[in-house]
Amino acid sequence: MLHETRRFPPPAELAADANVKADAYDEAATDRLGFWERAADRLDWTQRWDTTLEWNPPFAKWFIGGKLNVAYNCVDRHVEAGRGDKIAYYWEGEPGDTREITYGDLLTEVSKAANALTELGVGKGDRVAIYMPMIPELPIAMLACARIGAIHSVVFGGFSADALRGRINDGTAKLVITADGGYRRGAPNALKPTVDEAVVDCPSIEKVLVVRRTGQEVDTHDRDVWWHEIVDRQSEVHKPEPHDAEDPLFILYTSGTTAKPKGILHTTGGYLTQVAWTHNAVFDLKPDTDVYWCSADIGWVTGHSYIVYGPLANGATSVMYEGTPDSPHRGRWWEVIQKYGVTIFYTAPTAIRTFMKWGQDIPAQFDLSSLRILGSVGEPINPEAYVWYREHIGGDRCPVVDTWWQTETGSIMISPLPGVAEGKPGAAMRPLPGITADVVDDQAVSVPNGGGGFLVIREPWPSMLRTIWGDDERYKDTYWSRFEGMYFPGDGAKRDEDGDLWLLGRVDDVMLVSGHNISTTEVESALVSHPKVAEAAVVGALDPVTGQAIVAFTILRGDVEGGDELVKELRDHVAKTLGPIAKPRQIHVVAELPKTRSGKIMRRLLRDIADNRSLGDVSTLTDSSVMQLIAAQLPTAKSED
Ligand code: 6R9
Repeated sequence: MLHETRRFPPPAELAADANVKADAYDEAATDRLGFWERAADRLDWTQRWDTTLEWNPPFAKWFIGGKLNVAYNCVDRHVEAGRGDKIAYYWEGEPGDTREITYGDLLTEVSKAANALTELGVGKGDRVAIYMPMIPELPIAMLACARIGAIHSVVFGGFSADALRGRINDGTAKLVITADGGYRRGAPNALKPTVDEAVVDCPSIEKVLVVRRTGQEVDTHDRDVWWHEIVDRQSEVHKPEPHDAEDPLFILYTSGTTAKPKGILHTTGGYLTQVAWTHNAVFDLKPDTDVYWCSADIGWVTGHSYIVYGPLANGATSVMYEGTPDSPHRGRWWEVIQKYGVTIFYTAPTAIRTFMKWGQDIPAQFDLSSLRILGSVGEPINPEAYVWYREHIGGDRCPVVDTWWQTETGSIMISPLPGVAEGKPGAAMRPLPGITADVVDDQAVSVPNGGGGFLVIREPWPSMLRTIWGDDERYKDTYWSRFEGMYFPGDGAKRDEDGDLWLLGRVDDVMLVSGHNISTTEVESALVSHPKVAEAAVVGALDPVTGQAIVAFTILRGDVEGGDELVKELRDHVAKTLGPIAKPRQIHVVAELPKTRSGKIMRRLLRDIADNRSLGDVSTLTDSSVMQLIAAQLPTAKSED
């Protein structure tokens, strides 16, 4: 329904010198397994695999018989190749303290941490929960686990004690690694008390390993061990043992916008192959000259794959930032880009829309000329946000890559290649080489160009989830039961007239209005294309006449005032952009929207409000007071005709 005609061809220089060019699509289409074998050969294997893929649907094994050590691939091999002095992370603490960590430093720290874990009785296959702020010890802890073959389960450092306890118990972790606290919004934010509260009911936990970051007062228990006391005295030498390509690497619980969190299980060989390949291809990483920054939290899959494993496997220099974008001022991210000369920047649409709301004069105060590629992930990026990002952050010269993927897919699956694609605002374009994505109707038949339906993946890919931890049945049910022999991610998509893909969000978020399927994403996008709207969330509310009716929640830009006039203007704007069928029944002007920690709007909660139901589970909300705020605001903002 949305009509988008703007096109942005890749800069000539980037196209000429791109790591991956158009021929990769044909190469992979002709011989998909051969393509992934060559990608796997970018890693160092102690023993090469003998079978590339064993596929007993829906269970895949990749690179069978192969052995490798993920930490060796991310750290040691770069030091052995003479790049020990290269910066792995420029770390920037929120209060302004900094650390520069070379690959050599990383080798020392990961080796000591691996020795400490062994002393604490952690061995291969044991689960380790990690609940930490964005400090260097977080990737160090993950790599130490990977090195000894322990399975890490990182839990976002903002989750509640309940959420942490549930995840520890589901994985029966032996150890939790945490910190006294981290800095957020200009103040120390304690973590240890949450861990203390959680582990009271975690019978599997033997020890709690605590990094000192803020110096906050902590209660101590017999099970507690200070990181500096045990890690600092360890040997700097640790021999990485080879692990099987199908040995587990980590469990990560999905963000849970809909149901009880699922422990997504990833293994070593296939995962590292695809994260490294995609990080090289989609960001066109030139390890000698690029400074790469992904602003996600490591507690989210984007941080696992594109702050830790992908960039390190490729020997990149990255920026890692501890805090929030508005501390101590709203230009902090742009200041970081200017300071380190960031060339590749990867963030989420929710952040971009927040910056749009704050105004373009803020980034304009900083020198962002080092940037050459911009990435987006986490939600559909609406064309207005795409174009704003390209213009005001990318100086109208940087391609924007909209990358679609999931915790379950492990790596990017659908994205333009920046040196190949002609960018189209709002479109994730086409599956990457080696990935067979399709859009099908409810009979599993591929839709033609111009059609919409369900996104599916037809063939297994190296970094796919292997199962849901401890629950093969739920794995089959959730992802493989809807369409025979195909992976169903739960997202809707459309294929435009050129055959390019547009992601439309979760299918649970598709509304059925008077017999028409309307995607929440398209209505949100239409709302945000109005110059007075910064953000919008749309849900289908029960309606006696139309079945479902469209209810929108909007945040206005800058100093714009709400009121009935504006609401009418917005409703008409949507009707004009998408057609009268998509005209919202109601539009509420609100100050905040309920979001998960990774920035996804929790439409389920807004549906509860729209239908006047009591609220469901709010444990994964960033800020649970937002819901009261919205509910309190509603009567004044309502408009119906
Ligand atoms: C990486 C990540 C996965 C869900 C996914 C989809 C949405 C992510 C998107 C996107 C449209 C994009 N999503 N990237 N939708 N365009 N570029 O976000 O993982 O937290 O597991 O969420 O996010 O709905 O199914 P995860």
